Amino acid sequence: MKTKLLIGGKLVVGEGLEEPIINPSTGEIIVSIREASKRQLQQAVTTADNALKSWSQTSPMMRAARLLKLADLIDEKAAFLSKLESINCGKPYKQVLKYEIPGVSDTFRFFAGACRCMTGSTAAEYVEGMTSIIRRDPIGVIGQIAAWNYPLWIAAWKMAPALAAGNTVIFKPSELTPLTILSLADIFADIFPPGVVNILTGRGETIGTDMAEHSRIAMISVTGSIATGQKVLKAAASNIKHTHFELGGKAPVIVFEDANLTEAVEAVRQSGFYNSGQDCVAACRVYAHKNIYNKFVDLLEDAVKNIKCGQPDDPTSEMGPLISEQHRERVAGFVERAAAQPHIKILTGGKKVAGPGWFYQPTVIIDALQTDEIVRKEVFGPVISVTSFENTEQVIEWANDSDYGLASSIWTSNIKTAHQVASILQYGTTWINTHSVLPTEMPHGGLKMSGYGKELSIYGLENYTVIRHIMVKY
Ligand code: TXE
Repeated sequence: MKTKLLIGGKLVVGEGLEEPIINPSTGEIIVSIREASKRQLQQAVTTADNALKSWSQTSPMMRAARLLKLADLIDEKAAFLSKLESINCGKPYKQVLKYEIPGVSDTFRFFAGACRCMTGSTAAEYVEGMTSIIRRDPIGVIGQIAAWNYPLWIAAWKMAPALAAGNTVIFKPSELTPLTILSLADIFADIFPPGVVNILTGRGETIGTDMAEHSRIAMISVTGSIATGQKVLKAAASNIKHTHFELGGKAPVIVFEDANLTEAVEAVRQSGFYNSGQDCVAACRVYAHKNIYNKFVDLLEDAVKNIKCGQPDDPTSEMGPLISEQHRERVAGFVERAAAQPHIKILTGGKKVAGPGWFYQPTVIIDALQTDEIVRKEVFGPVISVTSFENTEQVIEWANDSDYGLASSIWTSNIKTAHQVASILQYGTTWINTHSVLPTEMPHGGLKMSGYGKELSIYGLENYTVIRHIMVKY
């Protein structure tokens, strides 16, 4: 198993503390990896800084060629990468192979093309005898910190636009899930000049904090919790870093009485429980109109009861375990506190699955109120709440009454209702009659405490550039 870090084009063993990497389906240690030391971070920053001078001057065509080569090699290794991701995260293998690895290579391909067709303002004479030109230049050395829920996909979302725009990168995977990106370290070393891509493992409180504080890192991008985002934002103030945050969500799913209930239920089943609900856009906070509430709940119960929870290598498994014992305790705590409320009913699930691994039953909680913790806080597990609403004004108010603003969906057969409600919702994405569809060409990112800055799309590429004005006097 490849476990070496990548610093300045060389594969090296970490000099920091040893971190056991656990298989969440069994609770067993897969391998132990030493995290990067402060000295190694410094080395990575120096080498990234040195590499910036030439990498930022390469043509988009040259950068694109390297990104396309990387995408092809990822596709060639798709089965291996899917297996490794599945072991490290507990995800069903066939889902990783079908959805995630193709998404990873597509992201590298998209940004390879996008950097060749960035557009900008026309150059013009805004002052007589002088020509103004707008440039979009790379920002510099970028620190990127990822979460454990989609390890390689998030790596692609962060690294591809940063590299395409001409920046150099220091990437830190979550300490829980470093295996897939480390397995590609030698490929990054072969494709990119030394220092352009650096991969360091380590915990948030050690290497993560040091990255956020480092004076030669010009921008920091984080996918993680709000608490982490807040700490990084404070640390980033030291040298006024550019910041970019994806900090989770609590997606409202608004089901009107004229909705196609079969489709709405299927989408909640898919999107609420994919990746065991450990997904920032998971369809987890359902509001169903009072006139269809009972019917919706009956259909949802039937649909969720037959979700097959099992080992990742079982081709019939639809849902694997949670990422860690600690996270399962956190999820169980949310459900226990909800169940203790007299007005709430656990429709299905609500328990840990006995045996090895951190499995938790797919769970539906009904009759929840807007004020309940289960409606307001991100559980990040296979747990959905359902709340009855009376009218459109009320449900818009409830949907927007959240610290989060990442994603939402509306279910109705009335185009007017759909557009009117979509225009008022305070979410980075609103889907109409669908949920959790993330095309690489479209921006993904939040409002409010879900963060700011976009992943994917041309806007994601622009986030890794600075605008400059060049003025020539004749
Ligand atoms: O995230 P953390 P965790 C949410 C979700 C989940 C909770 C905790 O609610 O239950 O976060 O997950 C690094 N300075 N999301 O514990 O701790 C850390 O090493 C710099 C939402 O995994 O935020 C890891 O690489 N870095 C989400 C990354 O931040 C720090 C995805 C995320 O870890 C740091 C995952 C620090 N002080 C969890 N502390 C989403 N947006 O999709 C930690 N890190």
